[in-house]
Amino acid sequence: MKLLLDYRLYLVTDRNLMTTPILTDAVQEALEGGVTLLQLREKQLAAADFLTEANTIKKLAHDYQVPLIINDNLEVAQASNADGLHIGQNDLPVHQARAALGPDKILGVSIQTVAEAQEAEKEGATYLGVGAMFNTNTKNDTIHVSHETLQAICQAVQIPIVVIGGIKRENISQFQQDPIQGFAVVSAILQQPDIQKASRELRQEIDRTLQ
Ligand code: TZP
Ligand code: MG
Repeated sequence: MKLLLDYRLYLVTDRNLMTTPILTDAVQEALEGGVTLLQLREKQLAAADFLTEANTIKKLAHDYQVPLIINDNLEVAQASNADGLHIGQNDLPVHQARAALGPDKILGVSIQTVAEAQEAEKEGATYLGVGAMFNTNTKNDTIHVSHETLQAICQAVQIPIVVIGGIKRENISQFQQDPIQGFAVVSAILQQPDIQKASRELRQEIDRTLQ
């Protein structure tokens, strides 16, 4: 199934932050609220459990016509036939991931500099995740990316860019002038008491900002 790739509101999961104990419930609420893209990010699960979860979450996401991207784990991405893989600078090389996935899968790469952006684009990335744009408690090894650097990255590459790191409703409009395609969030959705409402409000703010 070929799904439309819409980066506007990109939910990245983190089970440690959730206000609901069941990941599928949280994801379903977020999808109801208007999440357009989903990344399953499991740092602690054993591979077999990650795969089981990926299969379940893929079905759920596809019920909403939303593609599923797997964080870091190429084997899980392949075995679940997920729509794509997202890797960072310390994961497998981009060209290797692209070769393993084939030309049709989504390949996202986290970058912080113009050089990393150009390299990832050249090696076959579909889109770039740029951040952390703001302070975040979700990931403790983040590097801050200035708005100036983001602008330079946008100038340097052709592929879609999503921003990440401390994104919340209050700071989305700061990106109104930037040619970015979307906003990746963890806590602004998963750590909220009402996940569906939080997602809907973020989506409204993003749709206003990116129009
Ligand atoms: N990569 C860069 S910052 C970050 C990741 C995974 C965490 C984003 O989480 P939050 O809660 O949206 O700040
Ligand atoms: Mg990684």
